[in-house]
Amino acid sequence: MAEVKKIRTACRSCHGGCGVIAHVKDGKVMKVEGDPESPISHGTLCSKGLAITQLVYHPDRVLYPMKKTDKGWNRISWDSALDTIAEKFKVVIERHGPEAIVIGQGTGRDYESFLYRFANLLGTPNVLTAGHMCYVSRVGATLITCGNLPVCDYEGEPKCIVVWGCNSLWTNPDEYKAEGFWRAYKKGAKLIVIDPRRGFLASKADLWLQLRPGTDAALAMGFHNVIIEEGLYDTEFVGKYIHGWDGFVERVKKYPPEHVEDITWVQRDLIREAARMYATTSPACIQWGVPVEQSINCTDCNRLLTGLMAATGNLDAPGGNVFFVPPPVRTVSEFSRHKDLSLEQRKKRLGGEQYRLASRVALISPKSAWDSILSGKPYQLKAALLCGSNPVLTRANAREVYQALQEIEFLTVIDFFLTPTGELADIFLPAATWLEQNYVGDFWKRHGYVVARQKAVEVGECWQDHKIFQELGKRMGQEKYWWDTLEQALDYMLEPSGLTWDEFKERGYLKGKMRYRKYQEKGFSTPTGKVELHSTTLEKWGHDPLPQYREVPESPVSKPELLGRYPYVLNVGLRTPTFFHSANRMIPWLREIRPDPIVEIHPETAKKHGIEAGQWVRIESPRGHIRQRAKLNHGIDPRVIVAEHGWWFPELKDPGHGWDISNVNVLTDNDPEISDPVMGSTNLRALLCNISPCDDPEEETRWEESP
Ligand SMILES: Nc1nc2c(c(=O)[nH]1)N[C@H]1C(S)=C(S)[C@@H](COP(=O)(O)OP(=O)(O)OC[C@H]3O[C@@H](n4cnc5c(=O)[nH]c(N)nc54)[C@H](O)[C@@H]3O)O[C@H]1N2
Ligand SMILES: Nc1nc2c(c(=O)[nH]1)N[C@H]1C(S)=C(S)[C@@H](COP(=O)(O)OP(=O)(O)OC[C@H]3O[C@@H](n4cnc5c(=O)[nH]c(N)nc54)[C@H](O)[C@@H]3O)O[C@H]1N2
Ligand code: SF4
Ligand SMILES: [Mo]
Repeated sequence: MAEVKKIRTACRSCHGGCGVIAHVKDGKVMKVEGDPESPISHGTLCSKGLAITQLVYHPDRVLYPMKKTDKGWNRISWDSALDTIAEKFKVVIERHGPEAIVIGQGTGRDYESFLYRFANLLGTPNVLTAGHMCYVSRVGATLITCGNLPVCDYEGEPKCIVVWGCNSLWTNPDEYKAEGFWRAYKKGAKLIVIDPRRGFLASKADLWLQLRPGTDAALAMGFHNVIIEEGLYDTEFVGKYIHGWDGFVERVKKYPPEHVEDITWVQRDLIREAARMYATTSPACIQWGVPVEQSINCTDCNRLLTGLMAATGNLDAPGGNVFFVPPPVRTVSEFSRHKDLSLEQRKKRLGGEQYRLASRVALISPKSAWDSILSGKPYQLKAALLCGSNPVLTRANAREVYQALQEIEFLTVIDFFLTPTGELADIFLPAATWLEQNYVGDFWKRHGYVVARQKAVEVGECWQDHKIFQELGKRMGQEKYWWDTLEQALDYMLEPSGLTWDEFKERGYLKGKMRYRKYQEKGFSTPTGKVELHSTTLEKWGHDPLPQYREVPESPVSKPELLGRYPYVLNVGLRTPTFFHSANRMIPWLREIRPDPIVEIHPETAKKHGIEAGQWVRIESPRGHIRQRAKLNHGIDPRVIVAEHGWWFPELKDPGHGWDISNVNVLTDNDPEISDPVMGSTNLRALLCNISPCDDPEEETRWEESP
């Protein structure tokens, strides 16, 4: 009987990091289990991680490169696929310049450093990610405010945790594995939850602030107002380390709790109580989530939350929000070779003049890309390479996205499956999953660790994304910047630690040596060396240097004229534990848990419309309509409807795979006028809608009957 080998590695079915032991027999992964020795997950794994074998060996997974022909998809060799892409790219560069090629990815997936290295060496400033409204926007806003991203220090034992629009037990976002949060909570930390929906955490909270979706910046102003009025701030820190305090205090006076109650729907006394609890319990940390970023107030809200950490003396303090010291490996910026992109090329970045902060963190807003493709202005993108992204499902104004990707001259998609986006490609390249790759995992994160992701098996002709960029790079004249093997690239990444890849994978992980309150020696990495509540950077760019609350662009307040037709606030993008955005709908174990898209409606509201639990519901916004199945929930405001994102139906065999049936981004808007002014962040969480029972039975069952 063949022996079972146990290979220690790290999951990446979400942003990744959990330690895994893969059981391999006859070159096949039989199962995975949690690694009790992982410093990040201590043996825990979620449903997505545990279901990885069903993804790796899924019958629909694409196992070799393919080219689209008039008769459909044709299998081709890697050489032929990469040569075709390289030839096309060379023609585009010769005729239109490298800026006419857009390189894109979705959320953080641990290959961005390779993607950026390729794009920078190619000479294109146009890198399209989800960063304009997710995480990188937080990094950008904190960069200009306090020089780095402050992360909750759960090991430092916070006594109070403010969970601000985050559901980490389901999402494990970015550097936060919920396990650390849960340990800190179980040790007795007070819990404040700011969330429009009463989920598990809200039900556990000492204080739950049920705010109107999209109004977080106003609530943060309310917190500051109470803290300043009641003198609860850290006077020494404020005096020594905050730039622009007096002007900030004046601005905050405009937001007394009474006014903030009107904006946010949160009772004034509850705002006071929560602000006091946060400011007077030490240490305290704020666990922020992505909804605060997916709004017109993205940058200002991030700055305000940073301001709360600073004003209360919790910045870089044990148990507060800290700047973790990275392990001794090469920096993301160095590996990505950002300095190789010339100033001349940087200036050509689409939307760069408008979205200065997005440009500072080297990305474009998707809308700039679609506009360029569809209108040719300011110049036209001719080719795109999208790696690990399904923008037809995940970017605002999905119909426009679909049209743009249909029209672009040449599209390459790298994925595991032919998604609705993949189906639009000219060339499809099959990616290797995390079980099929060697990598220095968590390289981009700011939690102080890197973890060894070690290859357990090889499947079909799939290549790990890093290798694809390396080999395509060599074909684009970048030979001297890449390595013969991927492991040599990993040796280079690890060089400052004195370890080779082979040594690192034996060790399993590296941790930076933590030091707190580093600002006492060297200040903050901002132009003034202080925490800039008055931002000299925004001022230089001609923007308001102080944070403000802008009303949600499509809301009962800003668009009362729409209320007759669209009387509800639609809160879109609720994550579920089993799916990762648009992924995993084809995985039997996971789809069985959640077979249909769910829209949550308050029972009173449902009754008004004659909607019953489990019934299909038509959801309509000024931009279109979709349908999802009703779940009645007392834990949301009767004026709010909560819908899931990312839904398509792999079981529908037409090339669209039902991308517009239940996709909430058919309903969202990407108008630049209503995006964050410096980051281009889109309002993905709050818009207006109406609901009605789905009364067309044929439509209702369209996908249920398909083979
Ligand atoms: N309305 C609304 N829209 C949203 C959101 C919301 O809250 N509301 N959230 C937004 C957020 S925060 C984000 S980050 C974006 C995410 O947007 P995307 O990243 O575009 O979304 P996904 O569906 O995760 O990714 C797409 C594809 O990557 C593939 N994939 C997974 N791992 C790999 C890999 O290792 N290599 C390769 N090559 N492919 C891989 C999957 O099979 C999947 O098809 O969505 C956004 N969209
Ligand atoms: N299972 C799973 N995990 C994921 C993902 C996934 O798709 N599925 N996506 C990954 C990605 S890319 C990201 S960015 C992270 C995001 O993960 P989180 O930051 O945890 O974000 P969400 O789960 O979108 O929302 C968190 C909470 O905010 C609440 N909320 C909604 N709107 C608002 C609002 O306007 N204000 C406030 N204060 N709260 C609001 C929601 O009800 C929810 O309870 O998750 C990552 N992890
Ligand atoms: S939380 Fe993320 S890294 Fe951990 S097991 Fe789940 S999918 Fe994998
Ligand atoms: Mo995200």
